[in-house]
Amino acid sequence: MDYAATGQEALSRIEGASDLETVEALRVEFLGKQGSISGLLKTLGKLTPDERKVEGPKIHGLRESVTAALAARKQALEDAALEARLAAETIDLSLPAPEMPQGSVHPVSQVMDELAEIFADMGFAVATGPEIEDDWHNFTALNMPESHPARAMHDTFYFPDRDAKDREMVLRTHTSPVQIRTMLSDSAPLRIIAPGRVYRSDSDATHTPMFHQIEALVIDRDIHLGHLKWTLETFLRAFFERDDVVLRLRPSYFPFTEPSVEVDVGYANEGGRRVVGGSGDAPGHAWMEVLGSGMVNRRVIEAGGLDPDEWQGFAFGIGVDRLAMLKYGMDDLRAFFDGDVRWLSHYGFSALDVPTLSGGVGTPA
Ligand code: 2NL
Repeated sequence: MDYAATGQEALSRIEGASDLETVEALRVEFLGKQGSISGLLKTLGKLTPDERKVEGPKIHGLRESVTAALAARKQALEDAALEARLAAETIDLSLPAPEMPQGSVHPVSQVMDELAEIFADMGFAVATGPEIEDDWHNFTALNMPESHPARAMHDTFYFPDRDAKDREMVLRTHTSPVQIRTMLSDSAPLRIIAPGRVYRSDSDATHTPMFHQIEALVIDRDIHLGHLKWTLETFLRAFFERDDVVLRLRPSYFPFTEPSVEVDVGYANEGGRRVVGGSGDAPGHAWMEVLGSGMVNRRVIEAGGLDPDEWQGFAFGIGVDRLAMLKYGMDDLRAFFDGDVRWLSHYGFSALDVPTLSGGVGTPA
């Protein structure tokens, strides 16, 4: 048989196919299971060996030329499509890149990072602990007996149930219990800061039921008030990024320290904004309380498993939210925890601007 006419017709139809769908339809028509060339191949089985020798190569030749033509047409159509796309599409490299939505670091996180950086430079490690505490670690160990007024229901959040050891459970009211835990686990000497969330049953313009605190604890031999004063002065000068920060130490009372010292910094009132620096007694200046501190009460050293005749220490506690307000000029504490994106993008910090002592501990975004 002569398949030249069949071949001619197939090749010219393939050549005329103007899109990839038509090429695929032709492949099915010729080479598919029910295809015409597939049909011819099946007829070979019915021939005698001699006939097959003659017809076989012709049919296989036909199949090969149709297969090759289909592949060539497909490639040509794909090439043409790519050429058309390249000709039509242009990239304007001068266009601004699309803006990516970017979050920001909350001022409280920023100030926490600044404080950790400053204290790390003075050799303090960061200690953490649970926010749900038992009343021994939160109160008793800190020389606050059952009768202490701060243990009252109206100041402290109590859990309705006791723990497995039948202890009363509270939301920690300060991070001091972390320091008790660290004294018990790591012993002395010790130089730590304990940053974190703390909780008190208090809510008005200047108090939120949850706020942030950093406490510092140094335990060593022969530690005295001079070490405390130097540490506070060095820390506050680094934090406010001013060498003229002046401290005023006033006698005070805390159950966990003896003696206890309240610390004020001098500031100037510049157009309603408080600018830290200079003596509070200078003209146009005043004093502002920033933290409480003292020498660790010997009962607290004992509760931490240490001998108070061998080990002494100092400690202090600072409100981080208030410190952030003071440094970065916010005037409403409640806005800190509203989660308003406009407030966050205004007061937030770039995640890439990591506080360092050399690069400046706090650069507003
Ligand atoms: C304040 C006062 C203070 C402490 C916290 C402390 C911790 C241990 C032992 C002794 Cl483990 N003291 N912490 C000491 C004095 C003051 O905080 O007004 N904070 C905002």
